[in-house]
Amino acid sequence: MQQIIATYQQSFAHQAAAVHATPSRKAIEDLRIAWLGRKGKIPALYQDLKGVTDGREKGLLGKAINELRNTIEAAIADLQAAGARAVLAAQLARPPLDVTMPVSAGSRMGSLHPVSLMRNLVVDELAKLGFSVFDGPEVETDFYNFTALNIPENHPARDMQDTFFIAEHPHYVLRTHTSNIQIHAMLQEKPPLRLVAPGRVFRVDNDATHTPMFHQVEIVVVDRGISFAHLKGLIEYTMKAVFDSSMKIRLRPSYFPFVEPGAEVDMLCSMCRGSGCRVCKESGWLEIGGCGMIHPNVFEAVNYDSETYTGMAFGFGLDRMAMLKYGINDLRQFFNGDYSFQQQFPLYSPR
Ligand code: FA5
Repeated sequence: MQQIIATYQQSFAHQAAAVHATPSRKAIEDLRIAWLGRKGKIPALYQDLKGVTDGREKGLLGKAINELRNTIEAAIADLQAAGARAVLAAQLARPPLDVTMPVSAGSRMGSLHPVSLMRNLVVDELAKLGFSVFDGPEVETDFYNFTALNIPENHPARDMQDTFFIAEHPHYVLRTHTSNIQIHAMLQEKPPLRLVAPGRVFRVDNDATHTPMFHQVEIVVVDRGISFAHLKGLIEYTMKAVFDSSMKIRLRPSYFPFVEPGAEVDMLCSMCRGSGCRVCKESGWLEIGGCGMIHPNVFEAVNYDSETYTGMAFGFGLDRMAMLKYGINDLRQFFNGDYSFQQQFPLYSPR
């Protein structure tokens, strides 16, 4: 066995030198497997060692095998480092990629998604009026999505929005609306408050006008003396600014637990201008959101004094608004990744 170990020392040195000349990843790995792998030469030596009966001889042989194994392990680690250096050197030797080169004529230009265009229109319009932009988490606790919005546990109003729950965490949901941001903002800021909060929301929904993931924008004002007239005025102002000055809205009384009174907001169908079409289901109007005066129970949840302050809030579906603005009749087109659809929205187009 002594003889075999001596021969192995030489043959490994020989093979390692050959691999060192061209240290490809495969050659290094083959060498490692041949010597240290489960069926390699070193494990076989340890196997043979079991058959040596003389204790003293066994000790000496064991020591010699350990030394050989250590030498091989160190040499292979060196080869692996040399291989990684060689790969890097080859990459650096290639001509560099110039990311600042101008795009050649006819190549594919990027553009903003129509929902992003619509979000920017709404946010920019309100920012001009001095509104702050707020953000909030998409994976949310039921406190922010429901409880603090006056929708207690087991209240039937939780069923108004088909919710994705997180199986392992019963108190977490994918937020069903951007109204959760009202709570984050009010807990963070003292009144008066003016905020605009766009974001992605999720519901178990799927048809031509409903998708499981969609976008909303929440607008909130809290101050002394805020009335329903301010609410209607601000909605009208925003819609005229985003669409055009002939845009009409109408409010229908409705129920949202976090406002009182509450209303559904419809806008004139911009496809048919009110005469009735497939998109507005022949009604001439399209529901784009909900609104109302913030409920005192919501103020209580965030420690706002409802005797001193009143607040108004509205939340709109940005996807619906983008459909109407850009004449798209199926919401699902926004999310199927069709490049020719996206190409209709040139980069930097502000409107
Ligand atoms: C709400 O989500 C309330 N949070 C709005 C609100 C805010 C009311 C502040 C009062 C005060 P609603 O469930 O109606 O309300 O949704 C608002 C809008 O989101 C809808 O009018 C619609 O435009 C859009 N929407 C709802 N579900 C979907 C869906 N699955 N796909 C695309 N858009 C949707």
